[in-house]
Amino acid sequence: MDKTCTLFLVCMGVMLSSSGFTQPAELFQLKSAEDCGITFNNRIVDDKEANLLIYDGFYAGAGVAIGDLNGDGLQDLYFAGNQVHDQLYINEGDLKFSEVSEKAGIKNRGGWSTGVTMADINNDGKLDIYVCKSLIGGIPYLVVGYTKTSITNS
Ligand SMILES: [Ca+2]
Ligand SMILES: [Ca+2]
Repeated sequence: MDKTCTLFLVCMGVMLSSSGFTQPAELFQLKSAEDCGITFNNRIVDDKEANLLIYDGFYAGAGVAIGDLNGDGLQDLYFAGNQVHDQLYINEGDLKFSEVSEKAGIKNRGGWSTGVTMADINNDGKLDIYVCKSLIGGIPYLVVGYTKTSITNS
């Protein structure tokens, strides 16, 4: 190793040690379902009538949409399911969520969700949810204007 290279390495070592450079702390922590309240699991079970050979998007998943549905400044979650029903969770803060799927009228809507997004579709200032569906009973639907106490489906 020549003197220039050695000097460079020593300078880098001094700069890093004097700058307080330390190993970054973990950015993410794994939270259990019990801790955060989210139990959604898009479990896919294949059989001879439903599998990748029959439906090429069988394992493509359905997606998740994130947005502040009730205007409290906390991001709420909508998980779209394939063989399981969709689930809507309201963020209660401190990474704790409560499921409001039944109250929101999205439980047991049938079909195979292929995607979900949130946008203010009717321009009323409130975020709406649009869910795409396919297969049997797969009628796309729009959840308009979720509030803490009510939700309107169309
Ligand atoms: Ca919210
Ligand atoms: Ca809206």
